[in-house]
Amino acid sequence: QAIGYQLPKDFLWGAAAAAHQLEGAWNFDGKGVSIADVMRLGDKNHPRVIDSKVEKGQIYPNHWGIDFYHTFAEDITLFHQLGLTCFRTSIAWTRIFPNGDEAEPNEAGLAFYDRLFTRLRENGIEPIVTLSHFEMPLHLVQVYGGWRNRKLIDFFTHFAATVIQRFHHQVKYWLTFNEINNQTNYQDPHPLFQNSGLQLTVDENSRQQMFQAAHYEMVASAKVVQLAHAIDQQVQVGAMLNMSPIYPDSDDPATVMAAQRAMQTRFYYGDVQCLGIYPHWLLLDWQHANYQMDITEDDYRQLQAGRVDYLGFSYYMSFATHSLTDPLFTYNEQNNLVDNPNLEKSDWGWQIDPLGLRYAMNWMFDRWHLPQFIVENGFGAIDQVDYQGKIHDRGRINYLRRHILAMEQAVTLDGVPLLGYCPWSVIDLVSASTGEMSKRYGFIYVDQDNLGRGSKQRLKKDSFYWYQTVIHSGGRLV
Ligand code: P53
Repeated sequence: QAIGYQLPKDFLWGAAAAAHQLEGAWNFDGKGVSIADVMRLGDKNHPRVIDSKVEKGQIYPNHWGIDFYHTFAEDITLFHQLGLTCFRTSIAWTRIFPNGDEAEPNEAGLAFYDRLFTRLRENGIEPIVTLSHFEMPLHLVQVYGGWRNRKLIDFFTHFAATVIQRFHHQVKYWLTFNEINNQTNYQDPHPLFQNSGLQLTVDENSRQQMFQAAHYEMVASAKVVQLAHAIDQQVQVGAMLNMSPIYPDSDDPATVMAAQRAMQTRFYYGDVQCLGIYPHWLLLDWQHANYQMDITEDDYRQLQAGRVDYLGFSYYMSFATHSLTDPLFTYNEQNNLVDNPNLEKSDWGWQIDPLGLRYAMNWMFDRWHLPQFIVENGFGAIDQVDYQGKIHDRGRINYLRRHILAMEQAVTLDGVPLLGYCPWSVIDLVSASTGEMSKRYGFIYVDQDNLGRGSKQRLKKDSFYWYQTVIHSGGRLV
Protein backbone atom coordinates (compact mmCIF):
# COMPACT_ATOMS: atom_id res chain seq x y z
CA GLN A 1 0.00 0.00 0.00
CA ALA A 2 1.37 3.37 -1.01
CA ILE A 3 1.81 6.00 1.64
CA GLY A 4 -0.21 9.07 0.81
CA TYR A 5 -2.30 11.81 2.28
CA GLN A 6 -5.59 10.01 1.87
CA LEU A 7 -7.12 6.72 2.80
CA PRO A 8 -6.94 4.08 0.06
CA LYS A 9 -9.77 4.18 -2.52
CA ASP A 10 -11.01 0.70 -1.61
CA PHE A 11 -11.05 1.44 2.12
CA LEU A 12 -13.98 -0.35 3.76
CA TRP A 13 -16.30 1.90 5.76
CA GLY A 14 -18.48 -0.28 7.89
CA ALA A 15 -19.97 -0.97 11.25
CA ALA A 16 -19.96 -4.00 13.50
CA ALA A 17 -22.22 -6.26 15.53
CA ALA A 18 -22.31 -9.86 16.76
CA ALA A 19 -24.93 -12.57 16.34
CA HIS A 20 -25.84 -13.09 19.98
CA GLN A 21 -26.23 -9.35 20.63
CA LEU A 22 -28.70 -8.63 17.85
CA GLU A 23 -30.32 -11.74 16.36
CA GLY A 24 -32.54 -12.87 19.22
CA ALA A 25 -34.53 -15.96 18.12
CA TRP A 26 -32.35 -17.90 20.54
CA ASN A 27 -34.32 -21.14 20.12
CA PHE A 28 -35.66 -20.81 16.56
CA ASP A 29 -35.05 -23.10 13.58
CA GLY A 30 -33.03 -25.63 15.51
CA LYS A 31 -30.58 -23.26 17.22
CA GLY A 32 -28.89 -24.71 20.30
CA VAL A 33 -28.26 -22.96 23.62
CA SER A 34 -25.10 -20.85 23.62
CA ILE A 35 -23.12 -19.46 26.53
CA ALA A 36 -24.69 -16.05 25.84
CA ASP A 37 -28.12 -17.58 26.46
CA VAL A 38 -27.36 -18.28 30.13
CA MET A 39 -26.02 -14.83 31.00
CA ARG A 40 -28.53 -12.72 32.89
CA LEU A 41 -29.08 -8.98 32.72
CA GLY A 42 -26.54 -7.03 34.81
CA ASP A 43 -25.38 -3.42 34.99
CA LYS A 44 -22.14 -1.57 35.62
CA ASN A 45 -22.24 -2.38 39.35
CA HIS A 46 -23.71 -5.87 39.07
CA PRO A 47 -21.85 -8.39 36.91
CA ARG A 48 -24.03 -10.63 34.78
CA VAL A 49 -24.90 -13.82 36.65
CA ILE A 50 -23.89 -16.91 34.68
CA ASP A 51 -26.36 -19.79 35.04
CA SER A 52 -25.51 -23.40 34.31
CA LYS A 53 -28.67 -23.71 32.21
CA VAL A 54 -31.59 -21.56 31.13
CA GLU A 55 -33.65 -21.01 34.30
CA LYS A 56 -37.35 -20.24 34.29
CA GLY A 57 -38.21 -16.67 35.28
CA GLN A 58 -34.71 -15.22 34.79
CA ILE A 59 -33.93 -12.37 32.41
CA TYR A 60 -31.66 -13.27 29.49
CA PRO A 61 -31.48 -10.29 27.11
CA ASN A 62 -29.65 -12.23 24.39
CA HIS A 63 -32.76 -14.38 23.96
CA TRP A 64 -34.43 -11.49 22.16
CA GLY A 65 -31.49 -9.27 21.12
CA ILE A 66 -33.12 -6.72 18.82
CA ASP A 67 -34.90 -9.47 16.85
CA PHE A 68 -32.55 -8.98 13.88
CA TYR A 69 -33.21 -12.60 12.92
CA HIS A 70 -36.61 -11.42 11.71
CA THR A 71 -35.86 -7.80 10.81
CA PHE A 72 -32.54 -8.08 8.98
CA ALA A 73 -33.95 -7.34 5.53
CA GLU A 74 -35.35 -3.95 6.57
CA ASP A 75 -32.39 -3.20 8.83
CA ILE A 76 -29.99 -3.77 5.93
CA THR A 77 -31.97 -1.23 3.91
CA LEU A 78 -31.06 1.27 6.64
CA PHE A 79 -27.41 0.13 6.58
CA HIS A 80 -27.44 0.81 2.85
CA GLN A 81 -28.85 4.31 3.40
CA LEU A 82 -26.11 4.90 5.92
CA GLY A 83 -23.66 4.12 3.13
CA LEU A 84 -21.87 1.14 4.65
CA THR A 85 -19.52 -0.70 2.32
CA CYS A 86 -18.98 -3.50 4.84
CA PHE A 87 -20.80 -4.97 7.83
CA ARG A 88 -19.17 -7.11 10.46
CA THR A 89 -21.25 -9.73 12.24
CA SER A 90 -20.70 -13.25 13.51
CA ILE A 91 -22.16 -16.65 12.77
CA ALA A 92 -23.76 -18.18 15.85
CA TRP A 93 -22.05 -21.56 16.11
CA THR A 94 -25.25 -22.93 17.74
CA ARG A 95 -27.34 -22.22 14.64
CA ILE A 96 -25.05 -24.46 12.61
CA PHE A 97 -24.10 -27.07 15.21
CA PRO A 98 -26.62 -26.73 18.07
CA ASN A 99 -24.51 -28.79 20.48
CA GLY A 100 -21.17 -28.23 18.79
CA ASP A 101 -20.19 -31.89 18.50
CA GLU A 102 -22.54 -33.07 15.73
CA ALA A 103 -21.22 -34.41 12.43
CA GLU A 104 -23.92 -32.83 10.26
CA PRO A 105 -24.87 -29.15 10.26
CA ASN A 106 -28.35 -27.72 10.78
CA GLU A 107 -29.47 -26.64 7.33
CA ALA A 108 -31.95 -24.07 8.67
CA GLY A 109 -29.06 -22.21 10.33
CA LEU A 110 -26.98 -22.20 7.17
CA ALA A 111 -30.01 -21.01 5.20
CA PHE A 112 -30.42 -18.02 7.52
CA TYR A 113 -26.85 -16.81 6.95
CA ASP A 114 -27.25 -17.45 3.25
CA ARG A 115 -30.21 -15.05 3.20
CA LEU A 116 -28.33 -12.55 5.36
CA PHE A 117 -25.14 -12.49 3.24
CA THR A 118 -27.17 -12.40 0.02
CA ARG A 119 -29.14 -9.42 1.26
CA LEU A 120 -25.91 -7.62 2.25
CA ARG A 121 -24.31 -8.26 -1.14
CA GLU A 122 -27.48 -7.09 -2.94
CA ASN A 123 -26.99 -3.83 -1.05
CA GLY A 124 -23.33 -3.53 -1.98
CA ILE A 125 -22.18 -4.39 1.54
CA GLU A 126 -19.22 -6.71 2.08
CA PRO A 127 -19.81 -9.08 5.01
CA ILE A 128 -16.95 -9.43 7.52
CA VAL A 129 -17.58 -12.54 9.60
CA THR A 130 -16.37 -13.59 13.03
CA LEU A 131 -16.45 -17.33 13.68
CA SER A 132 -16.53 -17.18 17.45
CA HIS A 133 -17.88 -14.08 19.17
CA PHE A 134 -18.64 -15.01 22.81
CA GLU A 135 -21.29 -17.56 21.75
CA MET A 136 -19.99 -21.14 21.83
CA PRO A 137 -22.47 -24.00 22.37
CA LEU A 138 -23.25 -24.45 26.07
CA HIS A 139 -23.17 -28.21 25.53
CA LEU A 140 -19.42 -27.98 24.87
CA VAL A 141 -19.01 -26.32 28.27
CA GLN A 142 -21.15 -28.86 30.09
CA VAL A 143 -19.76 -32.01 28.53
CA TYR A 144 -16.18 -31.09 27.59
CA GLY A 145 -15.32 -28.25 29.98
CA GLY A 146 -15.05 -25.70 27.17
CA TRP A 147 -11.66 -24.83 25.68
CA ARG A 148 -9.73 -26.58 28.43
CA ASN A 149 -10.33 -29.64 26.25
CA ARG A 150 -8.20 -30.31 23.16
CA LYS A 151 -11.22 -31.91 21.45
CA LEU A 152 -12.61 -28.42 20.97
CA ILE A 153 -10.02 -27.85 18.23
CA ASP A 154 -11.71 -30.46 16.05
CA PHE A 155 -15.24 -29.29 16.80
CA PHE A 156 -14.32 -25.71 15.98
CA THR A 157 -12.41 -26.47 12.79
CA HIS A 158 -15.31 -28.64 11.61
CA PHE A 159 -17.69 -25.73 12.20
CA ALA A 160 -15.32 -23.30 10.47
CA ALA A 161 -14.76 -25.58 7.47
CA THR A 162 -18.52 -26.04 7.10
CA VAL A 163 -19.32 -22.33 6.97
CA ILE A 164 -16.27 -21.26 4.96
CA GLN A 165 -17.00 -23.99 2.40
CA ARG A 166 -20.59 -22.84 2.18
CA PHE A 167 -20.04 -19.07 2.14
CA HIS A 168 -16.60 -18.38 0.64
CA HIS A 169 -18.18 -16.91 -2.50
CA GLN A 170 -20.09 -14.42 -0.36
CA VAL A 171 -17.59 -13.77 2.44
CA LYS A 172 -13.96 -12.89 1.79
CA TYR A 173 -12.92 -11.57 5.24
CA TRP A 174 -13.12 -13.85 8.27
CA LEU A 175 -12.01 -13.43 11.87
CA THR A 176 -11.41 -16.39 14.19
CA PHE A 177 -11.84 -15.57 17.92
CA ASN A 178 -13.28 -12.25 19.01
CA GLU A 179 -11.06 -10.37 21.46
CA ILE A 180 -9.16 -13.53 22.27
CA ASN A 181 -7.05 -11.57 24.76
CA ASN A 182 -9.87 -10.41 27.06
CA GLN A 183 -9.08 -13.49 29.12
CA THR A 184 -5.75 -11.94 30.12
CA ASN A 185 -8.05 -10.77 32.90
CA TYR A 186 -8.26 -14.37 34.15
CA GLN A 187 -9.23 -13.26 37.67
CA ASP A 188 -12.65 -12.24 36.35
CA PRO A 189 -14.95 -15.19 35.54
CA HIS A 190 -16.66 -13.34 32.68
CA PRO A 191 -13.91 -13.17 30.05
CA LEU A 192 -12.92 -16.75 30.86
CA PHE A 193 -16.49 -17.83 30.19
CA GLN A 194 -17.12 -15.58 27.17
CA ASN A 195 -13.79 -16.35 25.46
CA SER A 196 -13.31 -19.98 26.41
CA GLY A 197 -16.34 -21.43 28.18
CA LEU A 198 -14.22 -21.97 31.29
CA GLN A 199 -15.90 -22.31 34.65
CA LEU A 200 -13.24 -22.95 37.25
CA THR A 201 -13.33 -24.05 40.84
CA VAL A 202 -11.39 -22.05 43.44
CA ASP A 203 -8.60 -24.61 43.68
CA GLU A 204 -7.88 -24.54 39.95
CA ASN A 205 -5.10 -22.30 38.67
CA SER A 206 -7.05 -19.90 36.48
CA ARG A 207 -3.90 -18.31 35.00
CA GLN A 208 -2.58 -21.64 33.76
CA GLN A 209 -6.01 -22.78 32.55
CA MET A 210 -6.35 -19.55 30.62
CA PHE A 211 -2.99 -20.04 28.86
CA GLN A 212 -3.94 -23.63 28.01
CA ALA A 213 -7.39 -22.74 26.65
CA ALA A 214 -5.96 -19.85 24.63
CA HIS A 215 -3.34 -22.21 23.22
CA TYR A 216 -5.98 -24.60 21.91
CA GLU A 217 -7.89 -21.66 20.46
CA MET A 218 -4.82 -20.37 18.67
CA VAL A 219 -4.02 -23.82 17.25
CA ALA A 220 -7.63 -24.02 16.07
CA SER A 221 -7.31 -20.53 14.57
CA ALA A 222 -4.11 -21.54 12.75
CA LYS A 223 -5.83 -24.62 11.33
CA VAL A 224 -8.71 -22.47 10.14
CA VAL A 225 -6.31 -20.13 8.33
CA GLN A 226 -4.88 -23.11 6.45
CA LEU A 227 -8.17 -24.79 5.65
CA ALA A 228 -9.67 -21.50 4.49
CA HIS A 229 -6.81 -20.95 2.04
CA ALA A 230 -7.18 -24.51 0.80
CA ILE A 231 -10.87 -23.87 0.11
CA ASP A 232 -10.30 -20.50 -1.57
CA GLN A 233 -7.07 -18.57 -1.99
CA GLN A 234 -9.01 -15.29 -2.07
CA VAL A 235 -10.22 -15.75 1.48
CA GLN A 236 -8.49 -13.67 4.18
CA VAL A 237 -8.48 -14.81 7.80
CA GLY A 238 -7.69 -12.42 10.60
CA ALA A 239 -6.98 -12.52 14.31
CA MET A 240 -9.05 -10.28 16.57
CA LEU A 241 -7.52 -8.57 19.59
CA ASN A 242 -8.97 -6.18 22.10
CA MET A 243 -6.39 -3.42 21.77
CA SER A 244 -6.29 -1.39 24.95
CA PRO A 245 -2.70 -0.14 25.15
CA ILE A 246 -1.19 0.03 28.63
CA TYR A 247 0.88 3.10 29.50
CA PRO A 248 3.28 3.60 32.40
CA ASP A 249 1.77 6.06 34.87
CA SER A 250 5.18 7.69 35.44
CA ASP A 251 8.68 7.84 34.00
CA ASP A 252 10.06 5.73 36.83
CA PRO A 253 11.88 2.83 35.07
CA ALA A 254 10.11 0.20 37.20
CA THR A 255 6.84 1.57 35.88
CA VAL A 256 8.08 1.64 32.29
CA MET A 257 9.19 -1.97 32.63
CA ALA A 258 5.87 -2.92 34.22
CA ALA A 259 4.05 -1.33 31.29
CA GLN A 260 6.25 -3.19 28.82
CA ARG A 261 5.53 -6.53 30.48
CA ALA A 262 1.85 -5.65 30.69
CA MET A 263 1.79 -5.03 26.92
CA GLN A 264 3.77 -8.21 26.27
CA THR A 265 1.25 -10.13 28.39
CA ARG A 266 -1.93 -8.62 27.01
CA PHE A 267 -0.77 -9.01 23.42
CA TYR A 268 1.31 -12.21 23.25
CA TYR A 269 -1.72 -13.70 21.45
CA GLY A 270 -0.75 -11.43 18.58
CA ASP A 271 2.79 -12.85 18.56
CA VAL A 272 1.33 -16.36 18.30
CA GLN A 273 -1.31 -15.58 15.70
CA CYS A 274 0.64 -13.10 13.55
CA LEU A 275 4.18 -14.49 13.84
CA GLY A 276 3.46 -18.11 14.75
CA ILE A 277 5.75 -18.03 17.80
CA TYR A 278 5.51 -17.93 21.56
CA PRO A 279 7.69 -15.16 23.01
CA HIS A 280 10.63 -16.33 25.11
CA TRP A 281 9.68 -14.37 28.21
CA LEU A 282 6.38 -16.27 28.35
CA LEU A 283 7.95 -19.72 27.92
CA LEU A 284 10.31 -18.83 30.77
CA ASP A 285 7.42 -17.51 32.85
CA TRP A 286 5.66 -20.88 32.47
CA GLN A 287 8.82 -22.70 33.51
CA HIS A 288 9.21 -20.46 36.50
CA ALA A 289 5.57 -21.00 37.50
CA ASN A 290 5.95 -24.74 36.92
CA TYR A 291 3.02 -24.98 34.50
CA GLN A 292 2.88 -28.26 32.60
CA MET A 293 1.43 -27.06 29.32
CA ASP A 294 0.02 -29.37 26.68
CA ILE A 295 1.76 -28.00 23.58
CA THR A 296 2.94 -30.52 20.99
CA GLU A 297 5.55 -30.25 18.25
CA ASP A 298 2.72 -30.44 15.76
CA ASP A 299 1.01 -27.52 17.50
CA TYR A 300 4.12 -25.40 16.91
CA ARG A 301 4.12 -26.40 13.24
CA GLN A 302 0.43 -25.50 12.92
CA LEU A 303 0.97 -22.10 14.53
CA GLN A 304 3.81 -21.36 12.13
CA ALA A 305 1.87 -22.56 9.06
CA GLY A 306 -1.37 -20.82 10.08
CA ARG A 307 -0.28 -17.25 10.57
CA VAL A 308 -3.14 -14.83 9.97
CA ASP A 309 -3.48 -12.68 6.85
CA TYR A 310 -4.43 -9.52 8.70
CA LEU A 311 -4.96 -8.24 12.18
CA GLY A 312 -8.46 -7.26 13.26
CA PHE A 313 -8.80 -5.37 16.50
CA SER A 314 -11.22 -3.45 18.65
CA TYR A 315 -10.26 -0.15 20.23
CA TYR A 316 -12.29 1.55 22.94
CA MET A 317 -9.87 2.89 25.55
CA SER A 318 -6.38 2.84 27.00
CA PHE A 319 -5.13 1.63 30.38
CA ALA A 320 -2.22 2.67 32.61
CA THR A 321 -0.19 0.70 35.13
CA HIS A 322 1.71 1.57 38.30
CA SER A 323 5.25 0.32 39.07
CA LEU A 324 6.05 -3.23 40.19
CA THR A 325 8.84 -4.67 42.31
CA ASP A 326 8.47 -8.34 41.32
CA PRO A 327 11.49 -9.21 39.10
CA LEU A 328 9.23 -10.98 36.60
CA PHE A 329 6.96 -7.91 36.50
CA THR A 330 4.01 -10.32 36.39
CA TYR A 331 1.01 -8.44 35.04
CA ASN A 332 -2.18 -8.63 37.06
CA GLU A 333 -5.01 -6.85 35.32
CA GLN A 334 -7.17 -6.68 38.44
CA ASN A 335 -4.51 -5.02 40.59
CA ASN A 336 -2.05 -3.11 38.40
CA LEU A 337 -4.26 -0.71 36.48
CA VAL A 338 -4.68 2.90 37.57
CA ASP A 339 -6.68 5.89 36.35
CA ASN A 340 -5.03 8.15 33.82
CA PRO A 341 -5.66 11.73 35.00
CA ASN A 342 -5.14 13.02 31.44
CA LEU A 343 -8.23 11.27 30.14
CA GLU A 344 -11.98 11.55 30.54
CA LYS A 345 -14.20 8.53 31.00
CA SER A 346 -17.50 7.32 29.59
CA ASP A 347 -20.40 6.78 32.00
CA TRP A 348 -19.25 3.16 32.23
CA GLY A 349 -15.75 4.19 33.31
CA TRP A 350 -13.99 3.56 29.97
CA GLN A 351 -11.14 6.05 29.44
CA ILE A 352 -11.44 8.00 26.19
CA ASP A 353 -8.14 8.24 24.33
CA PRO A 354 -8.17 8.94 20.57
CA LEU A 355 -4.40 9.37 20.26
CA GLY A 356 -4.03 5.96 21.92
CA LEU A 357 -5.52 4.48 18.75
CA ARG A 358 -2.72 5.92 16.62
CA TYR A 359 -0.16 4.88 19.22
CA ALA A 360 -1.56 1.33 19.24
CA MET A 361 -1.64 1.03 15.44
CA ASN A 362 2.02 2.01 15.28
CA TRP A 363 2.95 -0.34 18.11
CA MET A 364 1.22 -3.27 16.44
CA PHE A 365 2.59 -2.55 12.98
CA ASP A 366 6.16 -2.31 14.30
CA ARG A 367 5.69 -5.68 15.94
CA TRP A 368 3.64 -7.79 13.51
CA HIS A 369 3.98 -6.01 10.13
CA LEU A 370 0.49 -6.97 9.02
CA PRO A 371 -2.36 -5.02 7.45
CA GLN A 372 -4.84 -3.98 10.10
CA PHE A 373 -8.62 -3.76 10.27
CA ILE A 374 -10.37 -1.76 12.98
CA VAL A 375 -13.37 -4.01 13.53
CA GLU A 376 -14.76 -2.20 16.60
CA ASN A 377 -14.54 1.31 18.04
CA GLY A 378 -17.35 3.08 19.80
CA PHE A 379 -18.99 4.90 22.63
CA GLY A 380 -21.57 3.35 24.94
CA ALA A 381 -23.96 5.96 26.28
CA ILE A 382 -27.52 6.61 27.38
CA ASP A 383 -29.46 8.21 24.52
CA GLN A 384 -32.50 10.48 24.90
CA VAL A 385 -35.26 10.62 22.31
CA ASP A 386 -36.74 14.12 22.19
CA TYR A 387 -40.37 15.04 21.56
CA GLN A 388 -39.77 15.06 17.79
CA GLY A 389 -38.26 11.60 17.82
CA LYS A 390 -34.74 12.97 17.36
CA ILE A 391 -31.63 11.69 19.12
CA HIS A 392 -28.88 14.27 19.49
CA ASP A 393 -26.00 11.95 20.32
CA ARG A 394 -23.28 14.58 20.23
CA GLY A 395 -21.02 12.67 22.62
CA ARG A 396 -20.89 9.70 20.26
CA ILE A 397 -20.15 11.88 17.23
CA ASN A 398 -17.40 13.63 19.14
CA TYR A 399 -15.86 10.32 20.23
CA LEU A 400 -15.94 8.80 16.75
CA ARG A 401 -14.71 11.98 15.03
CA ARG A 402 -11.61 12.14 17.20
CA HIS A 403 -10.87 8.46 16.70
CA ILE A 404 -11.32 8.66 12.94
CA LEU A 405 -8.89 11.58 12.80
CA ALA A 406 -6.32 9.61 14.81
CA MET A 407 -6.84 6.58 12.56
CA GLU A 408 -6.35 8.71 9.45
CA GLN A 409 -3.12 10.09 10.83
CA ALA A 410 -1.86 6.59 11.54
CA VAL A 411 -2.48 5.77 7.88
CA THR A 412 -1.51 8.98 6.12
CA LEU A 413 1.32 10.21 8.36
CA ASP A 414 2.67 6.92 9.74
CA GLY A 415 1.94 4.60 6.81
CA VAL A 416 0.14 1.89 8.72
CA PRO A 417 -1.77 -0.27 6.20
CA LEU A 418 -5.45 -0.34 7.13
CA LEU A 419 -8.21 -2.28 5.36
CA GLY A 420 -11.21 -0.66 6.96
CA TYR A 421 -13.03 0.79 9.90
CA CYS A 422 -16.10 -0.62 11.64
CA PRO A 423 -17.50 1.38 14.54
CA TRP A 424 -19.40 -0.52 17.20
CA SER A 425 -22.21 -0.61 16.49
CA VAL A 426 -24.37 0.05 13.48
CA ILE A 427 -27.53 -0.32 15.56
CA ASP A 428 -28.30 -0.43 19.28
CA LEU A 429 -27.98 -3.92 20.68
CA VAL A 430 -27.45 -5.90 23.89
CA SER A 431 -24.22 -4.97 25.73
CA ALA A 432 -21.75 -7.84 26.05
CA SER A 433 -20.43 -6.90 29.47
CA THR A 434 -23.66 -5.82 31.18
CA GLY A 435 -26.50 -7.24 29.06
CA GLU A 436 -28.08 -3.79 29.08
CA MET A 437 -29.92 -2.27 26.15
CA SER A 438 -29.50 1.17 27.71
CA LYS A 439 -25.73 1.15 27.10
CA ARG A 440 -26.23 2.19 23.49
CA TYR A 441 -23.68 2.25 20.68
CA GLY A 442 -25.64 2.47 17.44
CA PHE A 443 -26.16 4.99 14.67
CA ILE A 444 -29.67 3.57 14.62
CA TYR A 445 -31.76 3.74 17.78
CA VAL A 446 -33.93 0.78 18.77
CA ASP A 447 -36.98 1.50 20.90
CA GLN A 448 -36.51 -1.25 23.45
CA ASP A 449 -35.54 -1.26 27.13
CA ASN A 450 -33.38 -3.56 29.26
CA LEU A 451 -36.28 -5.97 29.77
CA GLY A 452 -37.04 -6.20 26.05
CA ARG A 453 -40.09 -3.95 26.26
CA GLY A 454 -40.80 -1.40 23.53
CA SER A 455 -41.97 -1.08 19.93
CA LYS A 456 -38.55 -2.11 18.50
CA GLN A 457 -38.98 0.78 16.07
CA ARG A 458 -35.73 1.94 14.43
CA LEU A 459 -34.85 5.67 14.50
CA LYS A 460 -31.87 7.44 12.90
CA LYS A 461 -29.71 9.29 15.41
CA ASP A 462 -27.80 12.48 14.56
CA SER A 463 -24.70 10.28 14.32
CA PHE A 464 -26.37 8.40 11.45
CA TYR A 465 -26.42 11.52 9.26
CA TRP A 466 -22.94 12.49 10.41
CA TYR A 467 -21.39 9.08 9.60
CA GLN A 468 -23.20 9.10 6.23
CA THR A 469 -21.26 12.27 5.37
CA VAL A 470 -18.00 10.80 6.65
CA ILE A 471 -18.39 7.76 4.41
CA HIS A 472 -19.61 9.75 1.44
CA SER A 473 -16.57 12.06 1.61
CA GLY A 474 -14.13 9.16 1.93
CA GLY A 475 -13.26 10.27 5.46
CA ARG A 476 -12.47 13.90 4.58
CA LEU A 477 -15.52 15.45 6.22
CA VAL A 478 -15.46 14.33 9.82
P1 P53 B 1 -19.99 -3.68 25.88
C1 P53 B 1 -14.61 -5.39 27.32
C2 P53 B 1 -13.81 -4.31 27.00
C3 P53 B 1 -13.80 -3.81 25.71
C4 P53 B 1 -14.60 -4.40 24.75
O1 P53 B 1 -18.71 -3.70 24.94
C5 P53 B 1 -15.39 -5.49 25.07
C6 P53 B 1 -15.39 -5.99 26.36
C7 P53 B 1 -16.23 -7.17 26.73
O2 P53 B 1 -17.52 -6.79 27.00
O3 P53 B 1 -16.16 -6.15 24.19
C8 P53 B 1 -16.33 -5.76 22.85
O4 P53 B 1 -21.13 -4.22 25.08
C9 P53 B 1 -17.05 -6.90 22.20
C10 P53 B 1 -18.48 -6.59 21.84
C11 P53 B 1 -19.04 -5.60 22.84
C12 P53 B 1 -18.28 -4.30 22.67
O5 P53 B 1 -16.89 -4.49 22.82
O6 P53 B 1 -19.63 -4.54 27.01
O7 P53 B 1 -16.37 -7.45 21.09
O8 P53 B 1 -19.18 -7.80 21.79
O9 P53 B 1 -20.40 -5.40 22.76
C13 P53 B 1 -18.73 -3.22 23.63
O10 P53 B 1 -20.19 -2.25 26.25
